[in-house]
Amino acid sequence: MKRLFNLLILILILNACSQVKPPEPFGPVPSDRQLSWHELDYYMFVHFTVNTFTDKEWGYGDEKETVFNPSELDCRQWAKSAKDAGMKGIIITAKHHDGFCLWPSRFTEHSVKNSPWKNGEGDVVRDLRLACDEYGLKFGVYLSPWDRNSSVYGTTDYITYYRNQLNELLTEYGDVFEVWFDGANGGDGYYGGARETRKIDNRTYYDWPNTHKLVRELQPGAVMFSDAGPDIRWVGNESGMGSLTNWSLLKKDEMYPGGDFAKILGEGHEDGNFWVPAEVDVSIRPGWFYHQSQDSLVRSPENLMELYYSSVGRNSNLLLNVPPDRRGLLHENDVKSLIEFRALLEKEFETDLAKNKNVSASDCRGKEFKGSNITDGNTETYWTTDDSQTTGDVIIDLAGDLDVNRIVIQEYIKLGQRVQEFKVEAFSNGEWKHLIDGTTIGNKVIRKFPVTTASRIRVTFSKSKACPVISNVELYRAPGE
Ligand code: FUL
Repeated sequence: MKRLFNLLILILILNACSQVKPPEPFGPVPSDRQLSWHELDYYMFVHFTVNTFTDKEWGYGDEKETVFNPSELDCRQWAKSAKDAGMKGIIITAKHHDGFCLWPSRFTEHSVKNSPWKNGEGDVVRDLRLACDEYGLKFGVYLSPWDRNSSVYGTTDYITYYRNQLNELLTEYGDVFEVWFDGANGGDGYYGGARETRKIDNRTYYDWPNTHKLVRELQPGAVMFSDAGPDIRWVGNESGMGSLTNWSLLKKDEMYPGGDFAKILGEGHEDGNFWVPAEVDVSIRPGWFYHQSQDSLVRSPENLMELYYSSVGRNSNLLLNVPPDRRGLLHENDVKSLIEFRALLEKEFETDLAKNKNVSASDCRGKEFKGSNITDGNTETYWTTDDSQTTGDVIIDLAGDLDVNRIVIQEYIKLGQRVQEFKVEAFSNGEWKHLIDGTTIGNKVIRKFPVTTASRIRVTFSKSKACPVISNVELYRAPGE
């Protein structure tokens, strides 16, 4: 009778354990479209317009359509290069500040339709869309709000013009994953011949809320980028530097595109009330557009690797610009660098030494949330603690001495970004050795440390807004020190 009673108690306990509820989300959480974006890691930016032919970075808006005349334009070459480099998509400057449209917009004469390229019958945006489909890449558009060609820039008519163009791009070219709104706003320009300076109030002029609504209606799956979101934020610099402390949270209502928020944009707001993760945009060359004089200044594969660590490794996505040349091709030097970078990347993260290794955790919410969920290769499972805990650690048993020098850590962001401080230690030569200190994690951090021979790795979450929820930890022995 007593044994039966004990058995009953045991069954009740086990049952209670297996029914432990997952933690409630804490603070803002990503939307589905943001979650898909978080998976992309890195993708290509393509700056291409009349500037490519005039050797400028910002066209004045008075460039003749006839200057746009690529001799061998081939968007498939761009897409193939992006694919070969391991990128997941391409975003093109459908229109830059000069106002020239790479598609035959019905709302302006200032476009490819009046260029000699394909006798005015061409459409770069369509060619790229098709190439992206062929290579399994996502497709995105940049439509500069500032338009130095338009005679109506500065008036409300321009807002209608801008939305008409968005409408074309978002209804005639299939699915768009990201719509890119840059923050350069107003100044001098051609403006239909006026050749003057036009200042706008970047808080109010564009009536962004209604433009955002339009994008949502036309492309519900697309994320919108700008200095202040609404979905993805600028990281605050164009040098490829994500911030070590990087909250995917932002008080976006206090911000507007073109404002002076660089520092805030890097770190985000710890107490932000919206999920607005950072994207690092940077060029493979000094300029955004192609200049022959920069052919020898293409970033090396090693330099691209550094960019990867300072962006993807810091809870950001990397938008890497690779500008086509006057032929309409990505230059050989750029392509070579990209392909070699891909090879380096594969070597860097070749074998996950933590994969399927045993994990012991300081505490655990229940068996569904056990420590080994962080090494099972499935980012949908996670380790977490009781709600009352805001600290905890996990120890990965490497089953023998192994050399390691890289760690990847991911929070289960569907339940919010929580961790404020963490540290990593190695059990080496019979004692715990400190490897790194960190602050935020978010979707992903990748950190380097000197090659260390270890039998166990301990990750301690020493400060968290609510119980830490960790979906993945990977360990690598990357080549070199
Ligand atoms: C900025 C622009 O002014 C640059 O020309 C470039 O397009 C960069 C990505 O965004 O706002």
